[in-house]
Amino acid sequence: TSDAASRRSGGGGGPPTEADGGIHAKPNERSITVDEPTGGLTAGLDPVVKKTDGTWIAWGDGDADFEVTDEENCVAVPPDEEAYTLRRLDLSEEAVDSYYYGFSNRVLWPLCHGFPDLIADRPTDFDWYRTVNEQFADAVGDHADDDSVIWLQDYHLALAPRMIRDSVPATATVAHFWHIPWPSPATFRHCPAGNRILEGLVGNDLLGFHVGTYADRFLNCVDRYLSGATVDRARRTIRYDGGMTRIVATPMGVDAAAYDRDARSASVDRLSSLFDTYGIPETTAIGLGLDRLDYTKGIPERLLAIERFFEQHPDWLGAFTFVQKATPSRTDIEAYEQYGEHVRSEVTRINRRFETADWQPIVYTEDVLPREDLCALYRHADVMVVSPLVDGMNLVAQEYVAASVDSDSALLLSDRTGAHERLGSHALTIDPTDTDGFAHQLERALSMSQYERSRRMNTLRQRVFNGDIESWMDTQFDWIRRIHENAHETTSR
Ligand code: ADQ
Repeated sequence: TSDAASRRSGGGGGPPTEADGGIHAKPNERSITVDEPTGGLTAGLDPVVKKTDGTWIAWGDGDADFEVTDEENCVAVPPDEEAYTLRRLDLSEEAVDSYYYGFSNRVLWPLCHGFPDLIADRPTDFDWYRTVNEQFADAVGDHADDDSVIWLQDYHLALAPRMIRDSVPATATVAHFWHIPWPSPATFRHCPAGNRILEGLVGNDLLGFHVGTYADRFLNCVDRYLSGATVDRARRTIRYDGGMTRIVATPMGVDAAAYDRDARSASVDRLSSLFDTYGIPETTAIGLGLDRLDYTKGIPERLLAIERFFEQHPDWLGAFTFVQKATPSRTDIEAYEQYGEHVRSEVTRINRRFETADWQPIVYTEDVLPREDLCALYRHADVMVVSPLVDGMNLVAQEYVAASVDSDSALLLSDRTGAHERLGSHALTIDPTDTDGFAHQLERALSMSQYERSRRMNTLRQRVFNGDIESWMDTQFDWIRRIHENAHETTSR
């Protein structure tokens, strides 16, 4: 194996204190504790980075709940294994507001998910985005040498690749994974500073997306909007400013074996106490939804479909309970706050309509659930509903499948998710906005024969296990290794 595999520097845009990303490392007298965060990117990457001896660079908001004595702001994570070094960049409140809650989540997030109407481009947000990307690039520069692999994560760091490319040796490799969708050229046209974003991203040697559709849309956008770039669609390469960027589609999976193991060890007592806490009658069939409270996740549409299901199938009243676990996220942004209010009021309305003295159709909670409870719920839910309006991949669907160790349950999956491209019709496909069709699929899942459920679930399990987080990482690093070795050969000639 190449040395590259053991010398990795990662750049992560995720904040240590936000619901959708981050590692908390807090000194507790003499020890450091690490809390697992809620959110796809960090939950997915932590096991990956643990397998390297690299440096993870991430930002913190300097809220002093941990003070790192090391002059470079570095700690070993996890403290007992020292699997990697976490270097924290402290950002001021203003920087966090403009970089993270501003350009990243008020511009790039809605843009890439196809909600251009929700873009709010405030005057200094892009300048802060550029400044923070520079800070990341400078921090990478402190750690990188001519044999380094730099692996950037997500839409918070679109400008950094070019800054890094311009400052590290030519034999270092710059790779990036974009965890959210990429929009069509017609939507990308709404991107403020769109040219700079594209120019930044083609500073990468390798740029990965979850699925081919996003990769092809990126190529189309570069072809249309970045003058001086040469796009080869068949090879998925871009030449620009003397460099070449390879675009790949490598769908991300989950740590399937860990979900399987934790679901098997989830105790019946644990489940009973969960049901007790939330007033869920043990005798009803259970549906489950688990999402960040984000306008892309299609929660109101799901609630309408559940309401329609009860209207059309009143025999299920009192016999089916839908548990919706939602995690508030990015609440500093109005669109998110309003979305949360809308979801809560819809739950109340539907519950009032159908509830009885000892049963509620929808049990809604924003409590943080320990992983043990999450796995107990995954295992025992009869049907999991994953209905985003658009989602880069969606890890919840795959976690559910991995935890469905009894193969006696069904997955309803939106056809607008990356996960649908890999799990396809073995799940029950839904169009999240077609209320009648959605309600019909829910009824179908609940009344499906045991034989069909296990047949479908067994195929889904095969796919999720074959494409787990480890195979995603292997594919990424196979590409990186090829590019890295090629760069070394070219310069030594
Ligand atoms: P997210 O939009 O955060 O991720 P998702 O892929 O579903 O969405 O991941 C959410 C993660 O958070 C899952 O691991 C889930 O278990 C966990 N989680 C959510 N709510 C929880 C709760 N209440 N309690 C405990 N855990 C909870 C982004 C992109 C996705 C892409 C991922 C990874 O938006 O499209 O799949 O990154 O690339």
